[in-house]
Amino acid sequence: MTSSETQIFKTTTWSPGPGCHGGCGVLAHVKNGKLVKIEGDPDHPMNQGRLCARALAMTQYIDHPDRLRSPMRRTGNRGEGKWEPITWDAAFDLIEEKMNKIREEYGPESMVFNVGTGRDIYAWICMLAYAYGSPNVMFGLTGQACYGPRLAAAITVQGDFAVFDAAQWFEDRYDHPGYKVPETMIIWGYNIHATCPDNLFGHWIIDLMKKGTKIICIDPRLSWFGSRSKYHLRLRPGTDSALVMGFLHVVINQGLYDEAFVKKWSNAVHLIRKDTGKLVRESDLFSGGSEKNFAVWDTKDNKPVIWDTTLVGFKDTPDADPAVSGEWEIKTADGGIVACHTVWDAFCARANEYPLDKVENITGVPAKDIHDAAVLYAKSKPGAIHWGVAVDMTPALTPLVTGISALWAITGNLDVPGGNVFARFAFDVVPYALPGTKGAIRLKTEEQDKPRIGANRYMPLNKFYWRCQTDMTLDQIFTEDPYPIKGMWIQTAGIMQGLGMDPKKWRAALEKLDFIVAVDLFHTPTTQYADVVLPAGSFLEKDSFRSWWVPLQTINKVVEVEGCRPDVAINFELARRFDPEFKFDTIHELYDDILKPAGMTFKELQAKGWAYPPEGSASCPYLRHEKGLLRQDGRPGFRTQTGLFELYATLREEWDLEPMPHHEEPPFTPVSRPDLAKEYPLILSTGRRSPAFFHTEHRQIPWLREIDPDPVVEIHPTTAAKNNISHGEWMWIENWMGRARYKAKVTPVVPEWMIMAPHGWWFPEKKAAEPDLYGMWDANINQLIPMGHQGKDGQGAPIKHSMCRIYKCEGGRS
Ligand SMILES: Nc1nc2c(c(=O)[nH]1)N[C@H]1C(S)=C(S)[C@@H](COP(=O)(O)OP(=O)(O)OC[C@H]3O[C@@H](n4cnc5c(=O)[nH]c(N)nc54)[C@H](O)[C@@H]3O)O[C@H]1N2
Ligand SMILES: Nc1nc2c(c(=O)[nH]1)N[C@H]1C(S)=C(S)[C@@H](COP(=O)(O)OP(=O)(O)OC[C@H]3O[C@@H](n4cnc5c(=O)[nH]c(N)nc54)[C@H](O)[C@@H]3O)O[C@H]1N2
Ligand code: SF4
Ligand SMILES: [Mo]
Repeated sequence: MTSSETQIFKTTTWSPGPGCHGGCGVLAHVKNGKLVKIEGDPDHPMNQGRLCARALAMTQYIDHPDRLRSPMRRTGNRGEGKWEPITWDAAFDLIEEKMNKIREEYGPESMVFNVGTGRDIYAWICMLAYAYGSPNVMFGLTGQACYGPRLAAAITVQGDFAVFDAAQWFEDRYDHPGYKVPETMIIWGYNIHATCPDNLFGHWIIDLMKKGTKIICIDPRLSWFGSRSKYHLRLRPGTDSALVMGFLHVVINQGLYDEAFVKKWSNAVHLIRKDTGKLVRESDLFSGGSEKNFAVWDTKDNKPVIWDTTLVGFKDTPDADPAVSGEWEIKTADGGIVACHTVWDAFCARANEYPLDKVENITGVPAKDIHDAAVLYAKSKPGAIHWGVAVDMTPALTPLVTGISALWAITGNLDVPGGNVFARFAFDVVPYALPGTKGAIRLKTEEQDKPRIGANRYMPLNKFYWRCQTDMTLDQIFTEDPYPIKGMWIQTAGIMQGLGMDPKKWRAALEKLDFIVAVDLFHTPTTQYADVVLPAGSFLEKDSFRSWWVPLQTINKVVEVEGCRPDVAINFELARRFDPEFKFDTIHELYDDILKPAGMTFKELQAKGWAYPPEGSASCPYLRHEKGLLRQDGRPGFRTQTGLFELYATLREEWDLEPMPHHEEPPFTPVSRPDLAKEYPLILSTGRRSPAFFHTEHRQIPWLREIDPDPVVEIHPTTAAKNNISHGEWMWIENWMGRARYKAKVTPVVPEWMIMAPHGWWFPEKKAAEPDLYGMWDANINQLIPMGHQGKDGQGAPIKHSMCRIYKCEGGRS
């Protein structure tokens, strides 16, 4: 690696450095062991040479003087900013001793493993937690309100997650035979040109637009794509679920749905009892069996019908092809006769609760625009939808996600070219600990999972999201009920400066703990609360791989930064210390084990660079539900308990949660809290990402900070004038919880009734010690957002719609 000639290495970005969800291919130019230049790999099928500013600035990141280069031990009080360097051995010994003590005295569950957006480190955090014996891996965001909830909700009704199709499954991309360009694409609460999240890229949508795709943008703010859209539906934040009900209303009432799909592949023809409002199940039915002792009677045609009694629906037989609508009677086990209707009728009745004038009233979007946009999408064959994190950042996210999923399903856009396509891990290589994971990283026994916080209270969390519930965990640190929490492992998580809402509460929680380890590349406001801080390496300093979703590709070590270690090496060393039965001796052995389903070793994959799953495999589209590629039993259908796309979510009924989509007003809006609106008249939206930063990162990288030097809040010209605030002036944003200081950017991209404040601000150039804490208390917008408002299924939270007032900061910012 150390050559005086410039050598060019191919690798994949993921995590530390750019921030990365995406996995762009890059060419790293290295001379004398140092990174001298980085550029996009033109041969890489995902980014085709394109790269974000953060990756391009890696030359300023990798040897940055602020990078931690040795483990540090705190010598003063928490938050006092006093540290001494210690050796890696001393750090590991200290961590082992302290964490063993917690495990012996209080049990392994008393240690919480806190992760942020996680990236490739997520798997290794689970590995460490599970080797230690704790089920409490926590994504430290209130209501875990990013991505996971969307996945859980979509999987509940369709068995898999689905994403928009930009031919990313194929190495030849758009040239692939059988691929179709979507005629229309809905960009729903998504700032994707700047964020490229979740392994999807804004430039893909630009590619599609060049090929003719029309855009519908659903966003209160005029985003880059919004300004280039056919319809920009500027809704009031938090009312997306009403809007999707309006879309469904149009699609159903204008007959724009795909009847064949609805009949054959959804649970539309299952029955719902009118007396209880619940699904008819086999146990409800009279079991006499003869025609006279009918189980189900078609009241329209006056004859008995044959039913599949699994979760009562029509048998897939040639003579059983009823209409999706109808009135029926069942003879119940106790001999009574009960009237029923179909799931489809119940679903249509639900949509009919949302006529467009009502939806206009709730959302603020003109009824005509809703109508026209819905018709455009429904008539597009194919049409695609993709959603961003705004969808998770509301407490009633499941009724919203299931509504959007129903929209793409009933319009015939699911699992088809150019529509919404199931995303599966390439070759079924699953590094994460997920439900059903068979790989190396999982809890050893079910018993170990029992104390997982929130898993008994929230079934969606229990079944689909193997983490503890964040808001409950924070509370439990204070209450110690039902057991005390004594330690926290923090890795890839900026709890104080961006990940945690109500950071004062988090600070009090951290102060209460006996032992905290933080693993990061830099000191941050969060690390100031740790006992030990370990210096991690960037993506250029490690061997790793990624399978989220396709292709399967390696990350290749190209440089070394003295004193730092890759996260995986840190966690591997400690996992071996905590678990005498830990079964791997080297990290490459661990990788080989996880990569087994691909039939390749790590070295073999590394030699290829990347690999695409072959057609006909479960991780390659299309129409996998017809081909029997989705279900474990190999039968056609979806991976749900009915094998069908569930317009009525059977699991949610079992969990006493609302099984069909609907609108719920979030907790802090002018509609739900008119009392607060008198004092806090503006809607506070947060978190619109800057292309220069990844959340709380990069404020110390000169090129990036130059792009975006200050915390800037977007405010409409009329609102600014009303409050006597001019462009470029400092202003306070305030509500009942606290305040934060931002610079005004006066712009019509936001509506008059809303301001938009990005999150994650701190100032690495300021003092570390409290009360400064790198200036974080001045500009942290999360001080205005509460914890503890997760949705009914333990997920989602009101992050993108709070309330505030504003006023000029008379002294500017000293
Ligand atoms: N540059 C950069 N890229 C990133 C990140 C980063 O910090 N910086 N973070 C990464 C992470 S972890 C994530 S989760 C993703 C997120 O990526 P995105 O999902 O694109 O998230 P945001 O930038 O918050 O943009 C959300 C959009 O939703 C709109 N919005 C706000 N409230 C509502 C609402 O109630 N309804 C609707 N329909 N729209 C609303 C906002 O105006 C904004 O345009 O980005 C990832 N990529
Ligand atoms: N108000 C508001 N707050 C938000 C949001 C919002 O929209 N509005 N968005 C939320 C969302 S969606 C998310 S995902 C969270 C993100 O929250 P975080 O994931 O906590 O944010 P980051 O700043 O990306 O990362 C935190 C720390 O991890 C370090 N780090 C990065 N990569 C690695 C790595 O690979 N290894 C190690 N050891 N350290 C690493 C960084 O240096 C940084 O100090 O923020 C949330 N906060
Ligand atoms: S665009 Fe995303 S995936 Fe690509 S280098 Fe930048 S952060 Fe990483
Ligand atoms: Mo996120």
